Amino acid sequence: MPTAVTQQAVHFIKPRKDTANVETWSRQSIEELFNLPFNDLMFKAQEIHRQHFNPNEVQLSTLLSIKTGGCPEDCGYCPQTVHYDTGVEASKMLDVDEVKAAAIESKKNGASRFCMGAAWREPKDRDIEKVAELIRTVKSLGMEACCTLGMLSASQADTLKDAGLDYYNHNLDTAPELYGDIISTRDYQERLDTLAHVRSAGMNVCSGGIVGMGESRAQRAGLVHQLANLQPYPESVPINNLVQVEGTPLHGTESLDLLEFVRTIAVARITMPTARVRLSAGRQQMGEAIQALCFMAGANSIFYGDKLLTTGNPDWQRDQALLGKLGITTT
Ligand code: SAM
Ligand code: DTB
Ligand code: SF4
Repeated sequence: MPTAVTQQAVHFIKPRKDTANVETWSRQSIEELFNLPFNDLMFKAQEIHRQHFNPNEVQLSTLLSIKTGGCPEDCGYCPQTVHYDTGVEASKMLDVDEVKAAAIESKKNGASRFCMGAAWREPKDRDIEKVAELIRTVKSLGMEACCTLGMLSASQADTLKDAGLDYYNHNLDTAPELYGDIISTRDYQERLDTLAHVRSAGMNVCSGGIVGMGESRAQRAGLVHQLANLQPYPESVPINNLVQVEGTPLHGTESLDLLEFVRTIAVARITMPTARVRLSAGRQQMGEAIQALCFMAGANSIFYGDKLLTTGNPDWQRDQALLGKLGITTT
């Protein structure tokens, strides 16, 4: 009987407890979650979501690219690298007034967090001083501040924390075994080291990845496995669907079945129960029904505003209309 098999499968999927009494997940148990019948997976994700969050509330973060293009890294998905011809021009860092104006606008439209991204492999110490001023400006407006600036040293992380930075975003991007096919200029361990510096400095960790890069379901499970076993797991987990940009090596990759994207959100929710799971890049290509399924699966944050870093995002009026239709309030 299909029902009995299903119940048995759900029953077997339990987090392991390690000696420090911290829940950890085997990769196999995460793959088993991915392999559940869709309705069982959604039910489980919703149960967990409702234990920890108001299921009808979504957090809004606005992104601003404070330093665009000209990046020396070779990330195969990214329009901002110098390695591929994508038409994105390198530009100088924005000044304080430009950033302040954008933050004021985003707050007026309802965002609670302002995220500043830079196309750097790693910031120089003098860049960190400039970013610290931007952070203080954002904080003075009464918003949460987040940055994504590439790899950080321990002392750079401390400086950002001292300036008031609430979250640092640095993604693991994909499963360890696929990573080297996508990026050659820095390795997985360097990403983990940056997350450790962010954690030690006392900031909230924002880390997730990208799906739709031609990975297998087992490799999507591999990404979640890495994230869910960080101790502690990130407070914020952005799940991006690859935005295919002409000129990048990943342009032309077979698109991911979007129900598989919804599954990834659900598995992230189950394995990282108290994290904000962010339905991130790729919403413009997604349609309302898939986004609604993502919220049902436990996504409770979005990037809000008509631009991500260099690519498009639904404009805020469209998002407000969708959230209104779903009876979702925002924070
Ligand atoms: N340069 C810094 C770094 O790589 O950490 C910060 C900015 S970088 C653009 C931030 C993240 O955006 C990447 O780690 C990746 O996960 C995501 N990203 C970049 N291009 C993307 C694309 N085309 N589609 C989806 N996500 C993308
Ligand atoms: C994240 O995980 N996604 C955002 C944010 N963190 C920095 C970036 C998405 C970038 C999409 C491609 C672009 O707009 O350039
Ligand atoms: Fe540079 Fe970040 Fe793009 Fe990689 S993802 S090329 S590090 S801007």
